[in-house]
Amino acid sequence: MKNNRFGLSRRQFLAAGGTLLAAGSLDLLYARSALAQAISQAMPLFTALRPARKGILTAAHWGAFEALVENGKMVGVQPVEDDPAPNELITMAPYQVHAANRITAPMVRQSWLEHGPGSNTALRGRDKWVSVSWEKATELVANDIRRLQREHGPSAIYAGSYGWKSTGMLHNSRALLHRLMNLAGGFLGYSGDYSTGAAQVIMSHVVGSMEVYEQQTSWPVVVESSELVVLWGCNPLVTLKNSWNVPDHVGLEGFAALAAKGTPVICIDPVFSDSAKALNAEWIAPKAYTDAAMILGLAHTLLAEKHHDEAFLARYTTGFEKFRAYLLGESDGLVKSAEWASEICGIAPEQLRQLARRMAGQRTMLMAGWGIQRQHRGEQPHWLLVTLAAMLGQIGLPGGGFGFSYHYSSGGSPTARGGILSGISAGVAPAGSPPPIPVARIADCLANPGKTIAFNGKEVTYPDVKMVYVAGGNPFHHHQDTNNLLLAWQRPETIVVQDPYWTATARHADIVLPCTTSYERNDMDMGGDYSQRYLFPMRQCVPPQHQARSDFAIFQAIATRLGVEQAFTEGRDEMLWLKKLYDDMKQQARNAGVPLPPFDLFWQSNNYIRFPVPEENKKWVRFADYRADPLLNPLGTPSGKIEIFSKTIAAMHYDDCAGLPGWQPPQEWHGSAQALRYPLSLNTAHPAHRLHSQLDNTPLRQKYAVSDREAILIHPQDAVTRGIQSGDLVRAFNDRGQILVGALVTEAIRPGVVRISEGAWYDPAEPAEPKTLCRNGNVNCLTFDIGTSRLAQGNCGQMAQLEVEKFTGAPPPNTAHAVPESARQPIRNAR
Ligand code: PGD
Repeated sequence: MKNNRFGLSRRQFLAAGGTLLAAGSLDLLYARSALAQAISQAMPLFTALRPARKGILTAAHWGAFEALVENGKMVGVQPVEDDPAPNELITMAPYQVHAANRITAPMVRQSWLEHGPGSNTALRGRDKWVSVSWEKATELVANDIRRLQREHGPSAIYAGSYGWKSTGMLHNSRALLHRLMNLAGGFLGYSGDYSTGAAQVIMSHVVGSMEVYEQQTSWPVVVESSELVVLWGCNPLVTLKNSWNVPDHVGLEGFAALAAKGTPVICIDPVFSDSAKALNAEWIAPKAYTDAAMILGLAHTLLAEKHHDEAFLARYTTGFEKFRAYLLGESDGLVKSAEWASEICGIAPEQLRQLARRMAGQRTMLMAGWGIQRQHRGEQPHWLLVTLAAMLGQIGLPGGGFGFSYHYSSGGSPTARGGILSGISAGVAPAGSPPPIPVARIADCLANPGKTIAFNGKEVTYPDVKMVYVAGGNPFHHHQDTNNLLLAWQRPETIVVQDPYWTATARHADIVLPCTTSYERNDMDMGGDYSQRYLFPMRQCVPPQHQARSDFAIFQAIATRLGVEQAFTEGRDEMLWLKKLYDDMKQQARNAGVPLPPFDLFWQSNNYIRFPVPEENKKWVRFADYRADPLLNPLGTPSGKIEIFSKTIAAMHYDDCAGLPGWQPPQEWHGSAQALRYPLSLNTAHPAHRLHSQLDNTPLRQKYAVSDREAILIHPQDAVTRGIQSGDLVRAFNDRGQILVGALVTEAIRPGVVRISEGAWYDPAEPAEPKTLCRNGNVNCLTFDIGTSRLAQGNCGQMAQLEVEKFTGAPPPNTAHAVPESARQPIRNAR
């Protein structure tokens, strides 16, 4: 794949100067088959592209592609023609399917099998494995669900199962698990997510919607109208590789167009990111976790120099007077001047003042990422950014205001007109189902049944969880403070993990159920989370490997044993479900004036559907309707306005999240006591060459691993005082844990900050030893596990103080991606 610095293929990059590639131009390049011509003639809006494919069309979080298959093996891939920026992640599909660490058969932990649920739970992760038949495995799972429902009720079964799973609207492991559990009597679920735990709660109070998952002002408008783009803690060139559904990668075209036009970009980040480099951005590197203070310094400058938009604030916001008093120190005696902010964030006062003036002097788009809210007191930065944007008065104007989703799933990719594929439903929670817990409090919940915590104005009491069922997530990578999780993980009586691979989570289960990768089953998904522009078939490329079964088939078998099979399947198999999902979408599309071919024709064509994008959607501006008429189009807040002061939050009386945004030092940072022993501040980005922990077990690892471990970026000043050079093995540690990482010494990071990406699989050196060394570099061994505040209870995965030292012993083996020894030749169970 020959791509430029934005990841765009040459052909599209040439077109990226402003207009996106014209729909329909590509099909002229390719000869049409008779079938495609028939479809096109019958359905003019179904654009049939290049029907004579060599491969089988399928898709993943990182792109749609044709899989090339020889003798039942996937051997290569080819991106679809419409993808403007195909990336190297798709080339890993053959390795995903044929990975050496696939779980080959259902297996049960020996103590659990021989002595029953709850036996020797401290042995999880190091007990022997016994392979069992599917019949036996599904019987064990179903019997335990039945037992727990009978003896303890639905709150004893945590089946929240957070995770990014694979794309596909039918084999959606989490929805299928919830569907089964709802039919079986209910379960304990979760609210929120690990991505935007703090922001989605605070934004609902401030602007009346989660905001982080809302459509953004469309890219053509940004390219045309924004005069200054500020990337605040985001690295879109990396994060836009992936999407929740199949990516359309239009955001990458947008950034390329900004660069082609020469729009000035400022990157505010302790790390000079790939995006900053490609966009030739000006780099401002505040000290770690001090963004809230920095924004206050900017806001104070706007106020002091009268650059703030009084008219906008009066008409569209509530509570600015209180905020003004806070800025001026009337409420706490501290003036939040640029000098004050500079002391905390380390950016010179004059630079802060100049930045504030620049923002006020031109059409400015504040594009913020989510890392700054995955921090203790993480509600504050996004609330303050909205406040800053309100002071600038450009919200609702073309190219101005703020956008919290340009770095995610191509927010701003104009919305198409057609149908939307709904997935298989999770069903309805039966009466008596327990209220959910905040997702990132799971370890706290497992360890402390009966404990009550505050959450967004309510109280949540943790139930006594006896079973954890994971399908499509990887808590041993995603949850903070892995060593604390390990202890909490010993409390439930039964842990079931359904995954294609021997992840650390699977290794710490009682029952592992091998599921297929998405390339071993038939499915469909939308392309473009925000644009909803494509429908991609995900056709089965190869047969299920080893004894793996699809998530649908596994849950169906358990449903049968629980006597709810009919309700679970509704009498449909895989293909009948796909036809139903397609037909529902077809009806919607027809109502929108977009006719689609019948399902069979669509499926046989090995082709995808591209919906038209109406011209007006290319001109869409977020909050424009609110700006035009705030009475007719009020926001979903109690006042209908942007709430700089929130009465609702103030009434909760939380000292860690008051009614007004502000600066509150986090539990750990360079200014706290821990910094004396642990002077370096951790920055955990999302990885450039995988999706969270997915693909860590593929050869792409060679692109980022240093000395066969996760990399740590460290500034030369910090490296030299510790005798560390690039390529050295380094032990990174604090009171919570220790990990082995490989040093990458670079000027592209602020001194005092180190970066380790999330997602490396956990590989304990001595599993029986508390806080043992992780030999692969799982960063969550170092992070802490408390909520962002009592308001949102989001996770704080983006921060920790730590120290590093050169590792001088013999390099220990890295077994993160190996099959556990006893599972290579498991004990065989007769049944
Ligand atoms: P993934 O690696 O995507 O991570 O956490 P998440 O658990 O979503 O895990 C998905 C798992 O599902 C993998 O084990 C994969 O093999 C499995 N899987 C894939 N397809 C299927 C399928 O079809 N069926 C089944 N049954 N299993 C499947 C991500 C989470 O991590 C997120 S979203 C964020 S934003 C957080 N980010 C950070 C961070 O920035 N910093 C830290 N320190 N911690 C984080 N944790 C969070």
